[in-house]
Amino acid sequence: MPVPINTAKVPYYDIGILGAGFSGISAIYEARKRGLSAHIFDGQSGFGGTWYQNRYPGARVDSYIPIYELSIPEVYNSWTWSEKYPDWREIRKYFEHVDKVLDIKRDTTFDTFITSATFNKESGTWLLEDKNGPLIQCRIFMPLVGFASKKYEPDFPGFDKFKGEVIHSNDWPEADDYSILDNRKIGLIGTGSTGVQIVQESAPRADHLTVFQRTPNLCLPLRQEKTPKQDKSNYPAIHAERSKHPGGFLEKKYDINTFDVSPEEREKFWDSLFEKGGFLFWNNNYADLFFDEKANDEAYQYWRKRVHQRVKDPKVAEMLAPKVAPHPFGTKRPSLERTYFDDYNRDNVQLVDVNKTPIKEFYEHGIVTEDGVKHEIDLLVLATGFDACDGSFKNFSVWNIEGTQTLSNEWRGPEGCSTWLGLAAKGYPNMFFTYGPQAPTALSNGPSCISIQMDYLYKLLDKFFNGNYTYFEPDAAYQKAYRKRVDDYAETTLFPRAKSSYMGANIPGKKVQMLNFSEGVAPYNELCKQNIKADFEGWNFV
Ligand code: NA7
Repeated sequence: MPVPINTAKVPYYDIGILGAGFSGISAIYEARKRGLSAHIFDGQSGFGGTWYQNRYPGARVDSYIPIYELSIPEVYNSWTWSEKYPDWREIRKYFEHVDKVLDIKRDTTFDTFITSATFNKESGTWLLEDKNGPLIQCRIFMPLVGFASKKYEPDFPGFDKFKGEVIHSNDWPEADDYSILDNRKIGLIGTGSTGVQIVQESAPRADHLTVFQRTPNLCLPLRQEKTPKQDKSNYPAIHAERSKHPGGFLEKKYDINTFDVSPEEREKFWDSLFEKGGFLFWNNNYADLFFDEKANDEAYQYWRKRVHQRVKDPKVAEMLAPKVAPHPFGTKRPSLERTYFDDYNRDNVQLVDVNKTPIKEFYEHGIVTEDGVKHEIDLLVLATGFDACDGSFKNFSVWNIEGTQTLSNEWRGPEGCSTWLGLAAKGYPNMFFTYGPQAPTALSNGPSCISIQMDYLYKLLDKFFNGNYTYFEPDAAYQKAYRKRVDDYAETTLFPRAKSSYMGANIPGKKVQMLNFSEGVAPYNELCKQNIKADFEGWNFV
């Protein structure tokens, strides 16, 4: 229970924001347009959010330019990307550019992490505090912390016996130029997109690299391009187009089913998707990919064939791309790779299947697997992912209106996570988040999802600030119905068949439920638009 504080001397803002990434910057931009005062706090020392934090070797975005950028003309008109899929260094520079153009810094405090937020229902204000005490009070609180800010480190038997260096991908040393990988005996646990990217950087540099794989990554080819086409006059149309497609990209949804065409035609179509690269084989495949097991397996078998063509040792190829799919194709976000499968043809790279030979324990110099083999390691990299979506709220305490419960504790309860429109939760008035639970989030890409949500949110805030209200919050019945819609739709798809972070199933003990709006970006956008037309039904204003 929070202790009441005399707030007379605490500075006031209309909007208090936690997080200086795409969401935080968009929120400030929209606030300024309306003459609202707003301030960002971020625990890190620069802009970029996840792109400031994730600086591990190979960290690169999987969504292409010009999709993956802010739709703010003064920013994009004065910036040119050097790659279609930029890496973290270029994205950090981009954020520095954003600040130069918009002067976000004047409304930002770095190295300050909000630890607690408490609501006063008489004044309708939030009090935001860090470890040293009160920071600001504000009418609206926006914890804009993204879907991947709570890292996950599994409990391994005898972990403390290990005397080598250990780095979680999320904590990569700031100053490293990747030379940390040179001539090391590296052990890598985790083969999500982070693990795949780290393999590609480590394999050519390491003395030896041992990759401990639990689930094969059904990677697709990245097909990088230098200086992609950036016709700025088309940007408004391109950015508007994002919200009409399932994943927030540009390509049209294919409306033919897998078995509507001949095997030859299918093969030709899939060849073309592979050649173009990126997420096409995931997002723009046949219409029944996520709904029909047989169709899905047909796509998987094509994918498997492509991997086997690249990996020389058939046993290793079988571990990377087994005959029986580990989960329906695309029900975990595929990673985009350049050399990942070729890297397993190198003599210094070894793949260990921890399902067949689980990690038994750690010893001083490495890992012992159940078959008794000692894997010597001097640098252990944990690419074990995140407590995604709702997990990001575990890093701080947002107290409910009565001060009796925190949001993350509520979401950890038997009911799990529940939101209205993936933007807010009942009991936490005047508080909004974007790119979090029950929005298209991890099934789309940051800028596409956030622009829809910010547009909606500020129209909603216009109603609040123009009315004579103290606070507002979701209506319980609407929130319940939305949660049901998210759950029910997921049940019509193959997504629940994977033990994925989409479903919260990657974290032991976490409730398994669909944490994303799996209908996709376009239906989500429609829902937001309808709600605006209906004068924001589902929100109770007090
Ligand atoms: P992910 O995609 O959650 O990947 C985490 C990986 O770590 C995945 O391969 C896991 O295997 C593996 N893992 C987790 N715990 C263990 C244990 N105990 N033993 C062995 N392996 C384990 O996280 P990333 O950081 O790669 O990517 C996060 C998101 O950021 C991603 O969706 C992108 O959109 C951006 P599993 O698959 O669970 O069997």
